[in-house]
Amino acid sequence: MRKAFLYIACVIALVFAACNEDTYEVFPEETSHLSANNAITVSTIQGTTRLVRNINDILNWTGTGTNTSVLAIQWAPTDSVTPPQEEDILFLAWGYRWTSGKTGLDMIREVAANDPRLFVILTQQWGGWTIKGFGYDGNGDGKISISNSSISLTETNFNNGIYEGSADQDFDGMTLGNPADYWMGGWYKAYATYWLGAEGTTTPAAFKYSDYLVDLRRLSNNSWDAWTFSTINTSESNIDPRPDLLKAAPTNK
Ligand SMILES: [Ca+2]
Repeated sequence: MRKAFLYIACVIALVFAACNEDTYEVFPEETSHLSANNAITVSTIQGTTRLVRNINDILNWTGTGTNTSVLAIQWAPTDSVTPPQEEDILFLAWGYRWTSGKTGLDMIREVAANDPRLFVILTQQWGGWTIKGFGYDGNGDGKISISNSSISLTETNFNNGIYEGSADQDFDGMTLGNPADYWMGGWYKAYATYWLGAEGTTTPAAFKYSDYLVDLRRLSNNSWDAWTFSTINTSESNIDPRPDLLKAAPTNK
């Protein structure tokens, strides 16, 4: 479980200093995902997109500046020990323009503030911020509802796309109120894993499990940050990002 190794590495690092966490395809396109009862359903994402073969294929951009980076989030079922099928994966990319000194978390916060369809849960943990999940308003109705036995959140609980929770809250097993939307997250049973692609290239490739926590990971020009939904207790393996399936998040309405 790479998360455990990352945690240990960060604890060790904190002893010494700081932990370095460092062709158009036109929608509507049919994709499938987990419904509220964890059954695979097919739904339609509202909006127009295209495959991202190059950073210039990205449609939804945030920020200004001479540098560009990419935030990519992959939703997929994790109720099976087998890798998800292509048709069960939604992998979306956002572009981020910036000038200097930005982290992976800066990008997430600014993109979530700009795109009203993206929702992020953060908690303070390990001396910084950790990601507890990503939601996406798949049907574009401006609403999202995610809940488990102890927490119930809607779009009204998010400020600029962010819900800042506490580390003792349980975000495992959250399900959607509307199966047309997307959610992935948790902590102990399944969680969002962080991957970094090849740096300084305009194409999505060579994603590797991040050795950095999101709020200490320094962006570089043409960097690629990806998040995927990985199991812990079922297969104890991570689900690799699928750059061949990467699509541009639709532009804001
Ligand atoms: Ca919705």
